Amino acid sequence: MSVLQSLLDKLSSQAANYLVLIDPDRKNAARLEAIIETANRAGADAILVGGSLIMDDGFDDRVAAIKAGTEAPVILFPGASSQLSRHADAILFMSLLSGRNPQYLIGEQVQAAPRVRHMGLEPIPTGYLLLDGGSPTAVQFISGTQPLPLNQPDIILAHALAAQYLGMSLVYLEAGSGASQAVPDEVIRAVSGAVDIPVVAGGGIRTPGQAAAKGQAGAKFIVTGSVAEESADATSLQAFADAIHQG
Ligand code: 1GP
Repeated sequence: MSVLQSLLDKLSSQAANYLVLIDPDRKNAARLEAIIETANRAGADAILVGGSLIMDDGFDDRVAAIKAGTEAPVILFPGASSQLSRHADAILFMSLLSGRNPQYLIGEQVQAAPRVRHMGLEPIPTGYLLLDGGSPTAVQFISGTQPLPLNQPDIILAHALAAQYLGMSLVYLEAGSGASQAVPDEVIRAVSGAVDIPVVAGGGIRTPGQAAAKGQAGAKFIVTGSVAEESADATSLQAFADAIHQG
């Protein structure tokens, strides 16, 4: 069974899936094992691996270490076509649909596609929408694109529908890592009500209550990154997993 299907199947017994994002950059190298262990003990449904910028050549080794350290599926969440690894199980094969930079709409994907095939990674077609999270984000800077404004719900909706009609399996609403404002529940509710594909929400989610509210608003996948990097033990992450699973 595919990774995506196994995660979708889980939705018959839990409200939403909890995805823990690990940035494979050197800044997390010393704590990598601890972060993996925290995600495992919390009950993450899958591990996402990726970041906007990798500052050394340790990417592949860190993906291998993550894969060796968990039984959860490891899904690449790449900032660019350079972030591919045969050690992962699947890849969010994303197009940055909120932007108008051809490099991130289709250029990186063409570079990546033959290598994804060669590595045997499961591609999960994903429409990626960067929304205004209240502060400038790494995605915004690196991709050279502007986020969608929150005061224009119709524009957000139109992009989400375009993702579905282009055949994407998921639509990812991203506020950016460390966003001061997570994607608002009402935006998630509006998008979930209009599209038939599952909604992923991430960026700036800092409490289990916030995470649960994203699920209640209709998100089927909820992503946190910073909280796993910052928490010293699995207890706090467990509260995220419980809140997300119970809805
Ligand atoms: C994943 O970018 C996010 O969508 C991660 O954001 O680090 O704020 O959890 P945080």
